[in-house]
Amino acid sequence: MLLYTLALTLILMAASGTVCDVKDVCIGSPGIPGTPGSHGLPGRDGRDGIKGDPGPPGPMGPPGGMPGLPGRDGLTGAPGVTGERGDKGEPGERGPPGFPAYQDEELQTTLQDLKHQILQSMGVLTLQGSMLTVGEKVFSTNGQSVNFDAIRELCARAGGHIAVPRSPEENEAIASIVKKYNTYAYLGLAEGSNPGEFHYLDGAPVNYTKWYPGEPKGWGREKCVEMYTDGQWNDRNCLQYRLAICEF
Ligand code: MMA
Ligand code: CA
Repeated sequence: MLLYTLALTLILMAASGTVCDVKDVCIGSPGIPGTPGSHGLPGRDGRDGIKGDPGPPGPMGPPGGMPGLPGRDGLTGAPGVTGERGDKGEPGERGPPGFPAYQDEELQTTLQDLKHQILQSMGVLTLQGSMLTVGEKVFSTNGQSVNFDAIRELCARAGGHIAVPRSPEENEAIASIVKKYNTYAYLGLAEGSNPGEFHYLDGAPVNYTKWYPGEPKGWGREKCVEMYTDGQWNDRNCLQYRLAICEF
């Protein structure tokens, strides 16, 4: 039994590589390693990796797919024809206060224009008591007798000129007014620097005359011309009161 125990101890010591320390029992060198064992079974799957990058676009698919979505709107077309005028809208809100009237240049100009037109219309209306049309001309009087300069001013204010006949017809028209009022009238003529030479008030030389026989004979002393009730003319000073007849 003892021997058996000793033998078993030695075997166990040899298997564990223990150097033999028993003098009388000798142990051989270790054997060569055995061949490697075969592979084990595959392990379990690992956990999922992180998501990869998107891949490149795929090739175009075959024709015959579904219709695509509608495209974008086209360019704006040409304007249409003007529509009919609509109804008048409601009045808008009152605007902000404007300039004081005396500072409003446009308003002042408009007022001046209106004033001028009213005065002109009044002049025409005032003269409408006796109006005569000959061709393109209208002759008219307010029945008043004033000097030559006053007649010129009165006619200008009314938007016309002192009447002057340029034809027998016009002379007869003026003469009929002179007869009606039984008052001589000054005509729109004046003597020039050459005595006996008369011109229209715009400076043009006279080209129709109806002088009373022997006239003009004032020779520089009678620079205006009056019409007698028979329609004939006489050169006369300019300060007499004569019927104001204007032409328009
Ligand atoms: C007045 C005066 C003149 C005119 C003569 C005609 C005396 O002067 O009217 O202009 O020529 O009469 O006799
Ligand atoms: Ca005279």
